[in-house]
Amino acid sequence: MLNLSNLKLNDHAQMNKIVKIHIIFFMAIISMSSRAQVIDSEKGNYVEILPTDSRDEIIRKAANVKPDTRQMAWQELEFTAFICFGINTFTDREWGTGKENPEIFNPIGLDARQWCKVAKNAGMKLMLLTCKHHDGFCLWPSEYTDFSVASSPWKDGKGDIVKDLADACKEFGLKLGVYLSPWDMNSPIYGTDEYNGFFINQLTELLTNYGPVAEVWFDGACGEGPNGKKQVYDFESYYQTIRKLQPSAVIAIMGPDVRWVGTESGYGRATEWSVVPVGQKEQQKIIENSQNEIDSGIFIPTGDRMQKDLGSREKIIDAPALIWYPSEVDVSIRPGWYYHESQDSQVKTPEKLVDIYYSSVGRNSLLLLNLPPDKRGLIHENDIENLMGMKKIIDETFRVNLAANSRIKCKKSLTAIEVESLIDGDYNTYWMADEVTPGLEFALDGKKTFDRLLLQEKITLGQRVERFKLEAMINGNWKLITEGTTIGYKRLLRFSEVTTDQVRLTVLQSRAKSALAEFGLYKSPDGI
Ligand code: FUL
Repeated sequence: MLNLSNLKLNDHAQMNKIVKIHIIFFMAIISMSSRAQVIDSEKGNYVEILPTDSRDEIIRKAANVKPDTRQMAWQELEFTAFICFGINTFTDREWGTGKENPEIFNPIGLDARQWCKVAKNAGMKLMLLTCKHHDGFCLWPSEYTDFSVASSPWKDGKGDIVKDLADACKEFGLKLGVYLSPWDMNSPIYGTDEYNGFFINQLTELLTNYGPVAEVWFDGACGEGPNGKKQVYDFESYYQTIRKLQPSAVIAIMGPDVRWVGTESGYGRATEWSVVPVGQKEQQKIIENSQNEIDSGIFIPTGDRMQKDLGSREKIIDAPALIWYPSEVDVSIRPGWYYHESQDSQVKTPEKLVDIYYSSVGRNSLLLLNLPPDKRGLIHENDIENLMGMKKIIDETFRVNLAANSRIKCKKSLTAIEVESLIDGDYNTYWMADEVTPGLEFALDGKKTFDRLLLQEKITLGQRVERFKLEAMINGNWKLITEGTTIGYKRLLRFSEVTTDQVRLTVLQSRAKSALAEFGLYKSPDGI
């Protein structure tokens, strides 16, 4: 450090030198702290918008928001299973009361291996279990309440469904997710500060006793407890507990990592941005949009509360900050979330499930499909049949990429990363044009007939494409086949059969140079 006391104040030259050194020193500190600010306000999956940012700067920032590691791992799961099971299965209700007698819970044929086998065969990658629904009944023997499987006749009160499922997941190579309803109609301390501690204790049991957990799901549905009180949830502490105990788990819905698409119909948005204004995370809004029916226990679907567009230029321009907050589409294979014998003939058909697949996985979302076990504790035969019907159609469609052996022509490309990456079937390799709106011509390996387009952006670099089109050469002219807006992790488009040996993909608008990972043309069986 400079010692100012040794200064001869009349020594102007020396004084000037010292002042200069000080100025440089302070400027270095200022520039270091403003750099720290930039780093702080641009943390990968979060970016602050400053009042001084121009429109172009905001778009540049949006184009560079990226998923974090856990969000990326979750996105790649694509298709996951929801297992809504509990006391409601035995009361034939959708919502319980918290006053049920545990004696009624006896799924004598329960086989979590069957659930996993079905899911695995269907191509699902994760099992999300309602460990505790709004009624408060726990599917594991929680130390903190008697309202659980431990008080039921099932396995003489010695069973643990979370353990059965965790073991089966390991055996079948599936990930485990836990749904723990913050709302608890049974807990006498619900509506008090103490409840937050109780909830964290239950969360801790689930996150320490069953091995790795990949997703924690907090429902937005939230009502009164047994004493008529509403709870003020200490979500921050819940999140800290999860980050500490299972750092790779995403926290979904009432959480910071995964966004509820806003409908329980299985249909996501045609324009689906994973980069949205930070306000989308506001819990009060999520609660208001969730299922709110309280008394009858009869299923009243949430309905469609989703707005058409969350992340277009118009939506992000006034946001205080932008976040990576990807969409999850949850839907049940039956009308209800829980099993009801009366709905055995209303299982969604394979065709309907395929339509849902295109409208969720095919729209930059993850599909969480509910397969509610019945009173035996098994996924019903009708559900398995239709699910496998869906799988057969999807498999047949996407078996062969008809563009795989194309010769690709583009004006320019980055030499380091080849354009062939687009058709190598490997999501990790990508092609980035050196212009924002590139066009690519694919000379197919002979004449091909197709009716499906697959596009994937390499989202670890950000989601950028805003508009694209596909054309085919028909009788010597380029003819528009299909067009779309966002791509994101995966975009699937359906159109009527086309036969050609040449197609052209054009990015019409993009927030920055886009990194395209995959391009595919496919033929569905019978246009389904
Ligand atoms: C809703 C709940 O109220 C339903 O019972 C179900 O759990 C569904 C997944 O979320 O908000």
